Amino acid sequence: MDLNKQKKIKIFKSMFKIREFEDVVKQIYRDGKLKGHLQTCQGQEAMEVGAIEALSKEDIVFSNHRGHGHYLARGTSSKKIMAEFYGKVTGTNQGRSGGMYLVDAKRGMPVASGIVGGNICVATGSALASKIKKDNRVTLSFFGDGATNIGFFHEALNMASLWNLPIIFLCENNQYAEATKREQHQKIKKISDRAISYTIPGETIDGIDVIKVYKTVKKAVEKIRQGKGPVLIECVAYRLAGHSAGDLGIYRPRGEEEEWNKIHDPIKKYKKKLLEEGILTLLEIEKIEEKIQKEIKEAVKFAVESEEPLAESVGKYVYQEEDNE
Ligand SMILES: Cc1ncc(C[n+]2csc(CCOP(=O)(O)OP(=O)(O)O)c2C)c(N)n1
Repeated sequence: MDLNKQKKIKIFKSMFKIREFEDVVKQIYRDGKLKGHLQTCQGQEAMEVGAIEALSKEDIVFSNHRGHGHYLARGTSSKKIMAEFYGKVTGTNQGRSGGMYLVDAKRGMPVASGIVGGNICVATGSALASKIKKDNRVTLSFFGDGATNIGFFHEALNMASLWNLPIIFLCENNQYAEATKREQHQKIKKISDRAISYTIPGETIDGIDVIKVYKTVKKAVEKIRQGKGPVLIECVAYRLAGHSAGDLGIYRPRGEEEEWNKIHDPIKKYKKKLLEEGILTLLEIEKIEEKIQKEIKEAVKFAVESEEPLAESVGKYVYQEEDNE
């Protein structure tokens, strides 16, 4: 299951784009130019990109409140995502939702949810639909460690196990649920052990190593397509920034964030690997980074210059439009 050079470079571009997008948006929030929430995903890029790259185009992904990275990894335009953060008509949801509920149905991403654990059951329904339709699609549901204490998680795993559904439950364990450290909200050492109760395979892996995530999800996808049923994968990483753009993380032990940023940054780690393997030179990396920085600047310009939705259109998209043809 060796990855070719092109794929390895694509993975780097994707991870860097997520980081750059977030750094830029975070600053705009801090300058007071954007309202609402930005839930940061810095440190989680390897889980987002590794998992999504292992899927095929037809597969379905359900995201959560920390979702812009999932969408960027799947190829949703940075312009459209940025415009949604700005609440503009050119956004992924025509400016109706802001950044927490992105939709990209064309890329198999029906909706993100700000309700912790809420999408796990919806994703299980999607997997049930695939089983009934025999369309050979795999559904992947992203959620955090905190969500594994929610009833939805347990109901969904039980049903998926019972009905042998084609779904990957992917827990992005970033070690915090908002301001609560994992050890303070659950006693279990490995979240993947929760799979035992539902007699499905469960695995805990390094969520900082993008290639490890890719290979683990790829293997799971292959097994699921052979009809072997659901899988729970726990990826362990660390949320390198606050819960949201305005959170300074004062509840964390002193030095913890700095240490993880220094030693366990998935992008720094992957960049080092690419250099060591001779996949990219430093100059080539710089050129890629500059191109992405330019793309994100253009996305901001596009969003700022786009129109606001008209007040009289507020009822649009609430109900199915009548088909007059
Ligand atoms: C049902 C529900 N309860 C509480 C919240 C408030 N809330 C938003 S994010 C969050 C933490 C969720 O933690 P986790 O599942 O670990 O995901 P993470 O935020 O770390 O990605 C909470 C409690 C919510 N959005 N939905």
